[in-house]
Amino acid sequence: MASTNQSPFYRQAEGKFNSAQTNEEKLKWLEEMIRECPKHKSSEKMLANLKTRQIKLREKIESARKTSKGAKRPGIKKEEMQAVIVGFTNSGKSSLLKLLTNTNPLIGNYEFTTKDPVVGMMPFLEMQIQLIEIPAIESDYFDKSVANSADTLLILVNSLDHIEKLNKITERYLGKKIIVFNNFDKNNLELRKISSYLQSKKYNYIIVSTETKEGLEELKERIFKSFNKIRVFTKEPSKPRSEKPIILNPNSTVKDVAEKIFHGFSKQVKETFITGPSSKFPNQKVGLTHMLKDLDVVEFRTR
Ligand SMILES: Nc1nc2c(ncn2[C@@H]2O[C@H](COP(=O)(O)OP(=O)(O)OP(=O)(O)O)[C@@H](O)[C@H]2O)c(=O)[nH]1
Ligand SMILES: [Mg+2]
Repeated sequence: MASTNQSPFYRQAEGKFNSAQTNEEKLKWLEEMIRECPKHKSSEKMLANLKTRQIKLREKIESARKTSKGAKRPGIKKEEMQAVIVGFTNSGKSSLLKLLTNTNPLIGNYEFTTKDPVVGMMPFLEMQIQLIEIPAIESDYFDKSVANSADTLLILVNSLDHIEKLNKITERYLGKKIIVFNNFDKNNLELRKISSYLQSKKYNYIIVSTETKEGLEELKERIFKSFNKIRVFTKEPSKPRSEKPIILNPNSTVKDVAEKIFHGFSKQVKETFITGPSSKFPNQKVGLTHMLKDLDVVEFRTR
């Protein structure tokens, strides 16, 4: 590239470009050269040339990023109940993930801190709910695949205008949506206005604060409710019920529970007794097709 008649700034950038070690660095100096290149007729060709190189470099960087990302992240195993946090940068996604789960994500007061999805497990009433933060929606690292298939999307926002933008982007995603308004520093009057706006729009919303931790317990409950699952406890004769519930879809039957314990178990079941919301009285004897309700206790007898 001829650099005669170019400014000393241009030449300096060109020198750095030539000695740059990585494509990212090259791109940085190439962009500097473009900025410093005079924008008049005689250097039109040269500018066009620089811009072509810029496009090619960007493509190279992007494809390298994609392959390395694929290699580093062999895919996230989806758990039974999965919620994904979506939002703009610095909205507090990592802060929320840290408060709710066992993970310790990087939290930064600069843009685009999170560059890969971060997976955590959120304990809730003896259950484990998978909670994932994905990179900010407006960043180069945003990848819709995880959010697209999540059971629930937590649309994390700090201001009302975030909501419409995020709704648009996530319009076709499959999961239920909960608008989570992370209140950094709004006063009570502002909060009331925000609340009444969200209500008027009939959003499924909740106001929380990653600073004061307000609203987090309720948020956990709302996340669990959003999955529309029922919890069923099992019990062996003359023992207390299991601590951990089995998670099932609504309208699941006694047979479904048995099969979830292990495949083929329903064939070994001789008698079943139910205590709880779906039973008329404690220890009601029921058949395999009996439909269960949330918090039922099921006792199987195999002899
Ligand atoms: N004042 C205040 N600052 C907060 C609150 N929650 C998060 N922050 C700050 O906001 C900045 C960004 O927080 P993160 O949790 O990293 O935000 P993020 O949404 O994960 O951002 P990216 O990963 O860049 O997309 C950090 O400096 C946090 O300390 C809050 O409730 N109040
Ligand atoms: Mg983050």
